[in-house]
Amino acid sequence: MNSIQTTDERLSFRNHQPLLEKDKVVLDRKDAKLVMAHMYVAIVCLILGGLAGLLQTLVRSGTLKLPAGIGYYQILTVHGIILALVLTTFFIMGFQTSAVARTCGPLTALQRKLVWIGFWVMLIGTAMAATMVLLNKATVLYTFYAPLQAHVIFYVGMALVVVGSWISAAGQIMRYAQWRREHKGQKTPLLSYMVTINNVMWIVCSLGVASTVLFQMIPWSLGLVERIDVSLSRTLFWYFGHALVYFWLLPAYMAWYAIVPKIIGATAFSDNLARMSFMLFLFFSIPVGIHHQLVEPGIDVLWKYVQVVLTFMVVIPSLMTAFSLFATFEAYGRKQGAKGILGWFKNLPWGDARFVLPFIGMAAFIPGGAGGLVNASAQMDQVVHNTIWITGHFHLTVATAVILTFFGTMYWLIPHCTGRVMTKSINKLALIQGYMWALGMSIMSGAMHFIGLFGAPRRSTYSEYGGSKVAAEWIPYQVIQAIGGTILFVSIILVVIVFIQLCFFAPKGFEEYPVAEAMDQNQPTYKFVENWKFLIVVTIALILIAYTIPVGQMFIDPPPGAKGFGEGKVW
Ligand code: HAS
Ligand code: CU
Repeated sequence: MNSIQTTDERLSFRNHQPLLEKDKVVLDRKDAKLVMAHMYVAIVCLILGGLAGLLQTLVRSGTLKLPAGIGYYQILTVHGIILALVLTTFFIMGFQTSAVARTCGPLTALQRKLVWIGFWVMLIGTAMAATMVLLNKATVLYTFYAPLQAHVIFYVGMALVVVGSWISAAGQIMRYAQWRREHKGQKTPLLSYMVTINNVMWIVCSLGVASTVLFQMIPWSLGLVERIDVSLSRTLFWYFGHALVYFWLLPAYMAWYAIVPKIIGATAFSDNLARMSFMLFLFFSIPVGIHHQLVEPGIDVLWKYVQVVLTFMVVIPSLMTAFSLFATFEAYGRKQGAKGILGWFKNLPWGDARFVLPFIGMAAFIPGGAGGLVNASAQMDQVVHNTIWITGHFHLTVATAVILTFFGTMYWLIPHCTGRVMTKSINKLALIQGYMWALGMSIMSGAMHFIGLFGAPRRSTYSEYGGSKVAAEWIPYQVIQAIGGTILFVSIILVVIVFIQLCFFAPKGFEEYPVAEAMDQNQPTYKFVENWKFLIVVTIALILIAYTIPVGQMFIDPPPGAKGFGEGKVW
């Protein structure tokens, strides 16, 4: 095999620049194998979860009746769990492992073993949970809110997925810590720092879901206790749940800050700013979960207010990210001779799927983030809460901004790991895939946002409202959603074709693992950004401020302010 082959000719479709010696780093074969194991699971999840999604839009629009007694909520559970929880976690753990291995060097045998153990524990947990969902013994949706109850094996399975991810995260963090020990006083590689922030955030937040599963759900589903406190279980879930959405987002941000600039042949705007924004994500991602509970009784309005304020704090690092990306693109465009405010737009490499997919993701995140601001504004949330607007919101964020970035990342990560290269024709297919996603999602999510404003509920089917006049008015929008959903499903089939090509059929060669340098690459970072004692103390302090009293109040009977919706101090 001709490994570092002359890629220039083959990659001319990409505006390819000759590789520098330092860009020719190849992942250790053993690490590449480990990364690929995660990718295979992710693609299987995509097929199953995507199919469930297609069926849902068809059922909602009244076009399809599910056969063999399969329920709507059963496939909705499959869709949510397999895509939002399982696909994301496997992709993220695989990608993050690759990022530390690429920037810090190959994993040691112990670190690699930990990531493998994490992988298997997650896979066993997934199989247990999936079996129960398929047997219709865990039709509880991805949020598994009580009083919906699942078989105990489902909860144990989900707990294993979380525990597995902790073991994997430990392996990745150890690689970062080892680099720090070996390079005392030096600035750590940006990607490894980002991976560590995301892992620490993940470990701290998942303690919430682990405790509701362990101390509430499992004893309850075993019949050891007759009832559990629903308010408390929802609060513990959302203590985890908002950070969960950032656990999905941050790997996409890693690609936007530290990889996409290299793909377009530019220098990233700022290493320091990227670290600052990740630090803020660690601080503010967790103490904001109550913004998912703004209409729930039993939580005092003051604490809802505090968490809404903190939610607006967590918007700041996203605005910093948007600023940083615009600055990177603009600086690059001007260097190429672009003029005017938006002249840079034309100079971007529109023929390169590794760039175009994440870019569509960024563009989708502008309306996606704006929708988030609407949700977080408590009064406006009264209008959109539990409507299909929310479904529209998270299909722009996680199911476009994040997932298109993940696909765009797979399109170089997989050939890098399998020792193959992207060809002109596969790249073209990948571009079509990205544009189809943009089209399908604009249609589906647009219709969801629109009809949500008129009160169409999320998580409900037409048959439940069958015959009512108002439900009949929603039907055309459900049909539009189904059209969008069908286009998305075709796009998923293209992802699978591209994936298989890159795994098994693309020509052998060297595909770069792009890592950008920043304009302030050689300047030191602010010391506190990597002072882990400081980071963890601030994180925990903010959590205690935001949660101690509202959770404490749940143990007082009757809870203060729990007089009922709209009365007293409760929204
Ligand atoms: Fe959200 C509900 C608030 C971001 C996911 N969210 C959800 C649910 C999910 C989800 C899954 O406050 C449903 C949960 C359930 O099942 O009940 N969300 C926010 C806020 C933000 C936000 C304030 N959400 C996300 C992200 C997600 C996600 C990210 C997944 C990855 N969300 C809420 C609230 C609810 C909620 C309430 C509960 C609602 C209810 O009633 O139940 C913000 O963090 C967003 C900040 C983002 C921005 C955008 C920055 C833009 C960037 C792109 C730059 C583009 C460039 C390209 C450079 C301010 C970085 C140039 C392009 C050109 C075209 C020129
Ligand atoms: Cu949230």
